[in-house]
Amino acid sequence: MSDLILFWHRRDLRIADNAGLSMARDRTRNVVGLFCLDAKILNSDDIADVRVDYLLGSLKALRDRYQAAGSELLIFQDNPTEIIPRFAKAIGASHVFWNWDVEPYAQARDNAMIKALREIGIEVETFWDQLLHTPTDIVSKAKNEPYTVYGPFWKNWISKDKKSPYPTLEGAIGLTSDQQTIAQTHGARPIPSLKELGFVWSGEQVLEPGEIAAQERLDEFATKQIEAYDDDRNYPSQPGTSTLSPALKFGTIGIRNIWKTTLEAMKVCQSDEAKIGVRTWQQELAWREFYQQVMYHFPSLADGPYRDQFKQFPWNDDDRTFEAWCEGRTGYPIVDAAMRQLNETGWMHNRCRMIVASFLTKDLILDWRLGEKYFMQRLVDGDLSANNGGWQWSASSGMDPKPLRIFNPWTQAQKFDKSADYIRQWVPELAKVETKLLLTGELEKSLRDRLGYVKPIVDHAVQQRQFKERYAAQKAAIA
Ligand code: FAD
Ligand code: FO1
Repeated sequence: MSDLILFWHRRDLRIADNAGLSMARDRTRNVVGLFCLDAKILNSDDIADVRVDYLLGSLKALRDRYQAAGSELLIFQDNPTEIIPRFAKAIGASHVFWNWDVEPYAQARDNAMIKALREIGIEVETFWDQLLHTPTDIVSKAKNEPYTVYGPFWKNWISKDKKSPYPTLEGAIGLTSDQQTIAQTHGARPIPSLKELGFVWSGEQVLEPGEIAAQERLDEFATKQIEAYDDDRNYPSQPGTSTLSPALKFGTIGIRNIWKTTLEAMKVCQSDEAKIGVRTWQQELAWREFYQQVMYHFPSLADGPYRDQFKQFPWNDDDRTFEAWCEGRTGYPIVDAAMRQLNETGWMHNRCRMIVASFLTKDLILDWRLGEKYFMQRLVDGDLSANNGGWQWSASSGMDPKPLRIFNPWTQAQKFDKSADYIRQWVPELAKVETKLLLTGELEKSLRDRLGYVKPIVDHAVQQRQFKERYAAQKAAIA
């Protein structure tokens, strides 16, 4: 057996600041990367073309990065727990290393992989990489239990020291020509095209795939936008947020590296306002970690509501309103703009994610899981923990202590899209309509008909009353 270490990538598609990869390189120069195109994930109905496009682009970039570091990235396809142990044995690898993930599927897959590898005498080492603090690091002091509320989680999380970035892979050695042949006979293959995998995406990416592009975006955000983030992040027509979410989903950027950048940005702030900008962005990174740690400790969140009131909630069953929501034809301009942004770009501004999620659950009174799935089928950054967390927060079915959160789509638009620029950008048939009409819903029938824009499919005030009645009845029933 050689001292070859295979490093299995999944959602850590980079060679910089990668915990497990850097540990492997500390041990030996013979480090080779693996990625397995997993049929279970790619054939699931939670998949989005745009996300697979970002994944493939990032794999190409990762392959180039491995080559520059002296080694290579091998691509396999199908079931990782069958392919990887067989290949590792055949090639004579001593170890397989990887970084943990919090998702229930990842836990089951990784435990099966550990068992399969150990049975054939291959050693396994796993690391925490994608979070600044592991899910078991941050527990309540009083009860030694995981937090279910963000506020106290944040307080504890921010008080803890955070690691510096790990060194970038360099000076590695790839496979010998004999090992290359073994890899080919075990199914190593070139990175397929999107079409070969059965997906279609011809649009642009909100963030160019790969680690170099993610790093450039981070640098740009940290020098030009972070100080104004606290306010700018609220306006969907402004480029006020980082758009790093696909990079954070697929690990094309390291979280320690991001953190270090925020500390440097904080140091050069010249005003309290600027410091608040940096701090608010750090808080968003902590929301990401909060949702991942609750998913790790409470995996049943992935299957449904956390709160009892919502376990048997009498949601409407109405394909017509659901389709209108999906297609951006609800007659609520801010909702339609947001859904069209999602459908056209694979990304939606956070403020709008909250608006459309509230609209689906509280105005259309449709099960939030329909929206959760639709988001996973459309988002480039679609991530089980953040998406489920966002939807349960919006539906009021999650851990959030505020019992009922209802957004009024008109006041949201008035506050956050004051000049209706965002509405005009994404709903072009409304481009020439007076701002006031777009923000108050006072579009007359004749104008709507002329523009080909629909009448609001529900009345917000009526639906809000209905939702509250159903919620109260549900609460009483379980009391
Ligand atoms: P920035 O404002 O620049 O924030 C930086 C990073 O912090 C983000 O890239 C993201 O990794 C993290 N972050 C920010 N806000 C949140 C949050 N509320 N929860 C968790 N992490 C956060 N985010 C996803 O990454 N994937 C999802 O599938 C997802 N689904 C969502 C569904 C709903 C209903 C809601 C309300 C929010 C959802 N979010 C999701 C959170 C948030 O909307 C996105 O992370 C954010 O819009 C991404 O844009 P950005 O990178 O410019 O964020
Ligand atoms: N991870 C893989 O190891 N192989 C894949 O083919 C793969 C595809 C994929 C597509 C969309 C997406 O959102 C994530 C994807 N991932 C893939 C990463 C996935 O998030 C991790 O493997 C998780 O650990 C699964 O729970």
